[in-house]
Amino acid sequence: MNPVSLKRHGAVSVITIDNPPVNALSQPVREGLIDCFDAAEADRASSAVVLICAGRTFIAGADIREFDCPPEEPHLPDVVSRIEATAKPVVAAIHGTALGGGLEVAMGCHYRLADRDSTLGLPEVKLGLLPGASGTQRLPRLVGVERALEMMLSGEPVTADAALDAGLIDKVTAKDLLPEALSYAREVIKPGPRRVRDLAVVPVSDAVFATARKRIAEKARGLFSPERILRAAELSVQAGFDDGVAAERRFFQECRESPQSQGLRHAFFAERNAARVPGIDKETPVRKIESIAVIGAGTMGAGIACNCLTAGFRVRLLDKDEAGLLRGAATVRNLFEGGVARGKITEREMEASLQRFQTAPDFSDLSDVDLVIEAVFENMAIKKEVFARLDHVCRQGAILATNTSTLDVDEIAQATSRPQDVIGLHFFSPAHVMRLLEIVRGARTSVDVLATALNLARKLRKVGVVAGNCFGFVGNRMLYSYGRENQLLLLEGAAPEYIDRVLTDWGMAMGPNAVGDLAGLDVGYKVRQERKDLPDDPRFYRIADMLAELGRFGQKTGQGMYRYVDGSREPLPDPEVKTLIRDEARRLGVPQRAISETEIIERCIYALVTEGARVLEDGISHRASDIDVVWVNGYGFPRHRGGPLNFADTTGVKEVYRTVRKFEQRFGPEYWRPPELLRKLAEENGRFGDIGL
Ligand code: T1G
Repeated sequence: MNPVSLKRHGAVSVITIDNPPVNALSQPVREGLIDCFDAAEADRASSAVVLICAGRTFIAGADIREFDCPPEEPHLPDVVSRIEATAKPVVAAIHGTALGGGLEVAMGCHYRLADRDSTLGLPEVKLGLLPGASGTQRLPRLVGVERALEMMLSGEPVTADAALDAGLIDKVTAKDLLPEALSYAREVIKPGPRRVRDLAVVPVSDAVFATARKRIAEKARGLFSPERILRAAELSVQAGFDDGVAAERRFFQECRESPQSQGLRHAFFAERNAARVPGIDKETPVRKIESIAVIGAGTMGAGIACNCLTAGFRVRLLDKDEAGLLRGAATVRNLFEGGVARGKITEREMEASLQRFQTAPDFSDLSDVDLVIEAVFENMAIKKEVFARLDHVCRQGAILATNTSTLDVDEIAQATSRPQDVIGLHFFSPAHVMRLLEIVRGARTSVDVLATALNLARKLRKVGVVAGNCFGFVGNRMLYSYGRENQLLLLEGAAPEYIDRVLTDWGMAMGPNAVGDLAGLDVGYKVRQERKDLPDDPRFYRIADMLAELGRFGQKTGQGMYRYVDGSREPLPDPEVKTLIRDEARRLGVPQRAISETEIIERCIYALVTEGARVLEDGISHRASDIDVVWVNGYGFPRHRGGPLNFADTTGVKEVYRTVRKFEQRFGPEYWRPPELLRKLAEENGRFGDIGL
């Protein structure tokens, strides 16, 4: 079926795109647009044109899937030029979202009308691209260079009202869109076409570009497309429209072929695929969740409560310790006040959320809740005692979830008479900010409980990723291997600040040593103390254990791997730690040596890849891209590299395998024996990206 249709309403031709789910500008849509505009132009009875979309949104951009294939005609810039060249006035009627190529098409139209609830933006930078259909030349002509730079470098959409104020659109309506568009089209028949390309760009001082360049260096360090957006915007001032568009096209091709854009496009689809879980579809029943109880009023509990309140649920926070409960309730209020102060939410939204918030001093208050999320101390005995009490007080059909980050969900479920209602909901700190929710499926967790958890993730605006039950599930299990190599590299002579600098230059949000200090070295230490299956290796996490035993827990004690002065969060190298490491290496007989940046990256990142392969082999993850989503959204893995397994694919699995074999010979099979899956993929020239569903 042709995704683009043409119908005349009196003197107005209406061109409608109907290409679900988001009217992306696929090749058939581009071709259909050219055909319909040619037909509308040739129709003597038509004096104006309205471009509108069926379904839930206006055009949400070019079809991102097509960027992995050779470009096909008609190319989008030509479609936009064709629309603009129409001799009759063209009105874009926008609802839902007008994003990327969708906004470029709208800026190719002569007039823009938008539904009040719609949003408009150029998010290409989030895909490692830049607007590639004349958007970098049109937006500055409509909203000015500075606003255009802000919109293109952040990739964030603006509301219809803000777009109207900025001059991006001409009208906003809350009424029925098509009739409004038809009457607007009749209104502009007389003034006729008004082409954006003919508008002048208001020149700005070079300081504007210098400021933007400085911001890129700070915020988008090492990213490829932001600099090209800036250069295209400079050309919108310095060059004519066509020269600007020609340069934009060159920059677009460069970005499109860049590994960074491949990584960001991989991350885009990986997040959407994570919601597809075998055995669950639209027909799978979900349980009603309106009221949620959070057990444990510590940092995590308060963050989870804040997240659930923001999503519209009624929340009860429980803690056995009265003072702790009051502290937790105050934390929840502070989180909201922080959101108001940063302009993230309004005072009214905060008050509405806090209206639905209660503290509960006693378990008996939980008899009617739909979902309980336990966030108490990471100790099996304590968690089992809590679940036994919940089993006693909660109504049948309530879902009992644990926020454990490492412990055996099945063992926790066995403390109840209803293991089918038990599931892991592993939030990441700070819980009201981090996008990842690791959903841990127990051996007895029922399908409707799993489907309800996936639904909950969407409502909490989280990326829900399902993981099987094992120590540390997906994220923390892999973190153990990554952290192990960091600890060994410290003993072998690499300074903590050197390792952290190398990995952050490579793209990690924070280095492993700074992360350890942020999370608290006591937390990791207690988890290791509880484990019975640690390697019989005196070097294993030796430095972290020693620091914890010395009470150096990190930021919270002002000393950890680094030292922190007067409560600052800035990690400062500590000569005492250097001495401690050197002495311990000597005691353990570990020779210290100069270590290259490449070795640090390969050992830490390939440790992630090999453990990721084992996670897949063990069926803890359905697909490789789920593992990528966990690391990109939960552990600060660089999004432009797509995730650890996507990185292995872009590097070449054969190459990764060869290096892992080298490490096996050099450091021994206990840590570096290649998983069977890695060997097989290397021998068959396979890709992790093809593993799983
Ligand atoms: N291309 C292909 N598929 C897309 C798509 C797109 N642009 N946008 C969404 N989808 C699919 C998505 O994979 C999912 O599929 C379904 O639509 C619903 O999406 C030349 C270079 C519009 C805000 O970056 O931000 O234009 O999983 O689950 O939460 O200058 O989708 O169901 O099979 O996200 O309601 C610029 C990307 C492209 C916008 C809706 N545009 N999309 O969010 O639904 S580059 C974007 C979004 C470009 C030009 C350049 C969101 C949304 P499936 P969803 P949602």
